[in-house]
Amino acid sequence: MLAEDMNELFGIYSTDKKLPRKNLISLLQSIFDSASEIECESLCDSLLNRKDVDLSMPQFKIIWDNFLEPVLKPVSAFVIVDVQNDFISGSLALTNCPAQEDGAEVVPVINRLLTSTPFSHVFYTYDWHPRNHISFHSNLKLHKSRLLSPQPDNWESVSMFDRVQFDGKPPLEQTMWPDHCIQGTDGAKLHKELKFIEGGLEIYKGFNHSVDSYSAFWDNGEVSATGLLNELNSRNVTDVYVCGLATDICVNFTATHACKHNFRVILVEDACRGVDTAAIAQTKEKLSDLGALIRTSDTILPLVKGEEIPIKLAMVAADNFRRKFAATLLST
Ligand code: VGL
Ligand code: ZN
Repeated sequence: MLAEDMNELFGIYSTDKKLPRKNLISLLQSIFDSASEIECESLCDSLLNRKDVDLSMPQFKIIWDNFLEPVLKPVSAFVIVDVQNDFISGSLALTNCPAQEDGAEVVPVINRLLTSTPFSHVFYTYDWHPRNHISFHSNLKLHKSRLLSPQPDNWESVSMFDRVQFDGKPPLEQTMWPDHCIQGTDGAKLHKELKFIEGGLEIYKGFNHSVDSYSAFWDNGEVSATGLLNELNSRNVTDVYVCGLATDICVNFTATHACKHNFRVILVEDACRGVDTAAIAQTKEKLSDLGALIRTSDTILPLVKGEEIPIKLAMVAADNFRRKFAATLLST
């Protein structure tokens, strides 16, 4: 849709140069053609704080510029999480984890997406630990003075994959992992068959020895940012497609943060492999509750092109619009 469509739409749906709520609902239905009237009513309520507004042309322009245009022309980022050797064939291979999934299987799926789908931006994330990292079971002795649970004296009772608690503000839960993704090692490299596209951006996480970082946005204490949020915002990204390893850990935390930062989030489920079957299912349920779409890779091309606009994503955009523009709308 083009800018002159705005004038035309306003012309068609307004009466006496005003757009009442019920006409805005019809207008929304004409754009979101697979949405029901009820869905467009809730979309309208998400956009506007009040039900009695008669929108003027300048007010409608604010909605056009900041809601309809971005929804019709999404800016996408494909975030490929931790497709590194250690999670595939190395020390923390998913094949050895409870769900016994094979991380290598995401590679052809991701490669196919990279060649067939015009994402605006592509990010590759790396779990990138120093040798003395707090998440390694082998380093427990080194960090035992920070243990809250169990007590420091009992550090030898902790087994691989146990969850312990370290002091911090707030205290941090930490799973004890085998040494993995040590900076500069082969295990930390991306899988050799994963296509690295020109202009791809790299994000490193977990490099602070004293705190783990499952999310590609923030460390687990949510204190230090990795730079991903700035990179997305400076590129005006609206939609974040998340895939990679492991579904229930780093993909989970990354997608959750993307939702919390108000991006429209699409989990590409067949391009993910995880650790634990029940936790994988819980991850998808939680993300869906947060507003994310769970889709397979063969269904995302029309989304990336802005040709399909699921009502669920339109809702996220409408909530964002209201948060930022409700006041402007009323004073225009
Ligand atoms: C991950 C466990 C430990 C992941 C990273 O990338 O999912 N899992 N560190
Ligand atoms: Zn790690």
